[in-house]
Amino acid sequence: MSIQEFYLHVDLDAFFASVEQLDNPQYRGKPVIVGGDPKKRGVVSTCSYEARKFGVHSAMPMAKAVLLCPQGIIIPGRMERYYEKSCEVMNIFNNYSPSVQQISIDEAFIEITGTEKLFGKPNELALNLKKTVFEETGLKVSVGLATNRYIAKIASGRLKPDGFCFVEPGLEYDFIQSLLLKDLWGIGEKTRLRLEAAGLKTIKDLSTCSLGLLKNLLGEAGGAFLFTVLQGKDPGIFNEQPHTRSISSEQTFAEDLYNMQDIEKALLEISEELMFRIRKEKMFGKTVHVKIRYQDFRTVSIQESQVDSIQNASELFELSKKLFLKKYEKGNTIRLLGISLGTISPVFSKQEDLFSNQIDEKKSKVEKALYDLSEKRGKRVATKARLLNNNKK
Ligand code: TTP
Ligand code: MG
Repeated sequence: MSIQEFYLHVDLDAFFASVEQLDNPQYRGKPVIVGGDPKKRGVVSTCSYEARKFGVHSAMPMAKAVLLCPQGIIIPGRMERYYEKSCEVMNIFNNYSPSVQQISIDEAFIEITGTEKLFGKPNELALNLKKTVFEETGLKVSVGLATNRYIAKIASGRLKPDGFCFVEPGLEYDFIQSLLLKDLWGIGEKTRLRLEAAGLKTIKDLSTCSLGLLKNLLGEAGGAFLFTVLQGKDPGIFNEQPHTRSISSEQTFAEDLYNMQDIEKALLEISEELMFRIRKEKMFGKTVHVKIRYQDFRTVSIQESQVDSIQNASELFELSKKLFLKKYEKGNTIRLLGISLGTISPVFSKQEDLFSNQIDEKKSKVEKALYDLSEKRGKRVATKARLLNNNKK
């Protein structure tokens, strides 16, 4: 008989707000709202559970949050501190298993299959981990424990905050049946509407559907996904380690580049292209890599990592230019230029311009507006004055 697999999904409660309450005891027990400036159309990043009672939630315009909860303590957010606390917590997870899969700044899967001899039964381990995290970091987590990642992920959200939900082996199907359609991970608004239009409103309705019918409604992949989920099985969406990966963009030139003005123009175009794609995929990147191919096909590259993620194309352009100038061997003509950005997990960027007021609000906003516009029109419209009118150098 094969060994029973067990997974934990651990998610910090009201993470950014809890860190603020930890560091500022005067905020404890009070409604704390972390996010952008209400006067500058900022949005809520997160809020303490005390503020949630007033109806405040993530992604809500800050101005609305202030109306709902006038006594709320508004905090702009300190990303570095949150990363620091996130690392402390993730390091604790590593003591429980060699298989920790961090999927966002405040959540991770921990596979605990076969750890019984070391840590006791899975539910004992889970409770012990919750206690240890609190004692060592002062932060509370909610934990889902199940025989697969998908169920564990949903379970951790069921009894928040400070919750623990164990879906015992064999009860996966019953657990899914107890949920609302909107509780399923990976089923978005669009899909729900399509199902509703076909008269399928609840999980019960859907559970009577054949695989063929679901595929007809949602397409091959969507149908198979939902069919698997409805049986309490793992559709595998969290199986892959969200390794740091990179997104790159390059240009080969019809005529080799020589003068600095053309090189800058190319770097700026590539930076914009790349930043558009990064935004589209809701990723953040910290490592800039510049590739230069000379006329004789010799290719050189240089890279540098930043502490903070790169927020806009101008910033990416300036960094790329700096790296380019460091590496470029003067006098050579250039066939190809490329930039790539090492990126971190997409889930980190639930609101990619959340703290833009602290970084470079204006630039990010302009780029975001251009991006949204180009999305609407189905093509890019960003053409900066700089690209059109660069007479320098
Ligand atoms: P979540 O885990 O979704 O939210 P949370 O930890 O604040 O609250 P809980 O888990 O108890 O429901 O996100 C983790 C952090 O990510 C959150 O503290 C702030 C940030 N975040 C945003 O910046 N914008 C968002 O829209 C969301 C959902 C989260
Ligand atoms: Mg959380």
